[in-house]
Amino acid sequence: MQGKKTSVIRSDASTATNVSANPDATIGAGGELHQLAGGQHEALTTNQGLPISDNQNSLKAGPRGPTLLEDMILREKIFHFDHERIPERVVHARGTAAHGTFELTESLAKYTTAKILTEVGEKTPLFTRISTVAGGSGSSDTPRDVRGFAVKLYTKEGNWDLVGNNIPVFFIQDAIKFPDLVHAVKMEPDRGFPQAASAHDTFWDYISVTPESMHMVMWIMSDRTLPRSLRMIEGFGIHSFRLVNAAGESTFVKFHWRPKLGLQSTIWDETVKIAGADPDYHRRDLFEAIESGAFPEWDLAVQLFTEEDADAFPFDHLDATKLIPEELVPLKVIGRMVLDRWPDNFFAETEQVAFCPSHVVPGIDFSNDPLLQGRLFSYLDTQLSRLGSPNFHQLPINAPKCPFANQQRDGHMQMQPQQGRVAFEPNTLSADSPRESPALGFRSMATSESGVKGRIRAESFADHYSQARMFYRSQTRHEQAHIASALVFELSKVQALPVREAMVGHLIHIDDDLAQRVAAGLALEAMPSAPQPAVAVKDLAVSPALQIIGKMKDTLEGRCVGILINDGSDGKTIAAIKKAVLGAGATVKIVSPKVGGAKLADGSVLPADGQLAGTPSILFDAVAVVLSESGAQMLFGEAAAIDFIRDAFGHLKAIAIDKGGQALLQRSGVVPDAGVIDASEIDLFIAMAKTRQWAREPSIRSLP
Ligand code: HDE
Repeated sequence: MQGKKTSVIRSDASTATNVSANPDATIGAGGELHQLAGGQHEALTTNQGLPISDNQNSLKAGPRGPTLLEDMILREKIFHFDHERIPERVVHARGTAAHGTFELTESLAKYTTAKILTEVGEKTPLFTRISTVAGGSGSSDTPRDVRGFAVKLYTKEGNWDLVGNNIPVFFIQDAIKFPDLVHAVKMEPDRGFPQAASAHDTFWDYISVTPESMHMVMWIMSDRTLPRSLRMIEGFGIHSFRLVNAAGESTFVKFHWRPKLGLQSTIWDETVKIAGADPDYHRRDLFEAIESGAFPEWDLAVQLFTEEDADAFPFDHLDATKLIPEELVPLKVIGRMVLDRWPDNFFAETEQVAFCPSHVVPGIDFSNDPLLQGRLFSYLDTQLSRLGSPNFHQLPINAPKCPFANQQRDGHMQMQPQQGRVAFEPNTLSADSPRESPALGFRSMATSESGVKGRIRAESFADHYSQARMFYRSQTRHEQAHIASALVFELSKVQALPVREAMVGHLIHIDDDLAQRVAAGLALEAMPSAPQPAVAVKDLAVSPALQIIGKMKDTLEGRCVGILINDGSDGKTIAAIKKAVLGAGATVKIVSPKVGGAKLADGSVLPADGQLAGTPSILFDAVAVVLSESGAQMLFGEAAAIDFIRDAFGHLKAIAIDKGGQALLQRSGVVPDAGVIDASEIDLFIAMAKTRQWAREPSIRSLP
């Protein structure tokens, strides 16, 4: 404080006067003064520990003179600032993460030696990062995109990274194709747009000549890529891995994360509007859930199968464009993940976390999936360019929580105080340096491999359409309609007509009706011809487990209901709705034309959680409109109020209305249906709010 009092020469003379006059004040960001809370503050220092006397003014030759190069405090501060950013991830740049634990509920001791999969009740700390793929780190949370689902489990035997997606299959069969796929989907290199969108020529051009991507295309055109919340997505390890037991026997395994809140998606028009209303929609949702103690949860389930089982499948499980239907190999739930702690610092943890599919523990091994094999190389490599040092594993978020020791030395940013004379193994000079341990150490499964060396692909990878057909035909008719309209939307953004036609040609192999719908939606003059498939397309048994609607839980838990109010609204109606919604495990947000709230009929003031203009109904799962007659009339000329109702209706949400709400509904031109409920019928409203009003859709949107 002494320093501030005496440093009377400030760039802004008026604040200088104030600072001198009030020694307990500091200059705020806008130059205004805020009172500091009492208490002792530790001294601000440089990175070398040098206390800093003045953090507002650089060292100058006279009050209006030049800044001096000698000012090492300024130089250190700006130097560090200039280097604050690190390269964002090549893909999956936009991500959100949280800490949590995994608890095993069922032992897999018969299949593996991995302690994390055999010690029932053991709680393993973990860090989970969920991401979009195509957009940059500052892009919005809700493009149509696959979600990365990466879990770092800090086990007693080392870190196990299960780096998957929210879709169980992938675009390509071989890692060598990945750079092309990513270049095609990212913004076009000459023009630098579109950001975080697959709806453009280069993406669909690549897809149209990559028939192996057709199964994945069905998934990304479905509402799976439009999650309602990160708490409501599934996660998949995608590739087959191996579990290896004490006898050295191996069983194949696929990993699945199943959300406790069930699957739920938004619909396209809603998603597009969410990107404007709240670009951080998913990150905020996860943050608020964890902060409020509503910890997101997933079951971990496995599909276990032998080599012989695999030989009988009508597809090759080593091909990452194929899934194993649950009806063929049922899921076995073995544990539970809970995310219960938000990171202390986004950069240190969410940004610097480095996942590698090659991080496994003894008892878990890789399969020969050629996509997985490529990933085993790629992730370690990318960490070097992103984090800049082979010592990235020493960052707290990446370091194992079990002891780790070896003879690797030095390198950029070495943070371990490595000691002793011996930096090699084996040795005889040191009695206590780390040694290899045949009993505990990781062993690769002793498979025998042979073959002709060559750039070859297995014949068993040749069927590109049968599972795409299975996926499409397994959907409800609402979901099929959404897939068709997504294809029409995306291909309508493609300027090259031959690309549109080629895509419709592929769809003929998937489902003739789908091809017809998309061709009509694009107004193609004639049905294009279908390419010659490498092998005949099969009619596989449908798998209802692939639906979203079939997997939505009959619950309002974890959802959010918005109540639109204005001056004169009835407090009792609002309170009754709120009570019922909270009782159903959901949250409530009050929306009013002014953030300070509204004066209710009884004279009390109810503060708002959001101002109407910035809090559209798009952000809620269901809405209630509780208005007095005059309160409704005041909103007749407010587009935001009219849109509140129209969007809720258009996005198939349940709407509760009282008399005033009814007046606004009429004004907005909405013709009520069974999903518009009188506010007094609260139980009915809660029941309807649990799902979308699917029956309404044909009346408000022409679907192909
Ligand atoms: Fe990735 N992927 N990937 N990927 N991937 C990366 O690693 C790569 C693939 C996935 O939250 C990168 O640290 C190749 C499939 C997730 O930090 C990079 C291939 C699946 C994340 C990379 C694939 C994924 C990544 C970019 C083809 C689902 C984010 C930055 C062989 C199973 C992890 C980084 C996080 C990230 C390469 C294919 C999932 C460049 C070469 C298939 C969830 O290493």
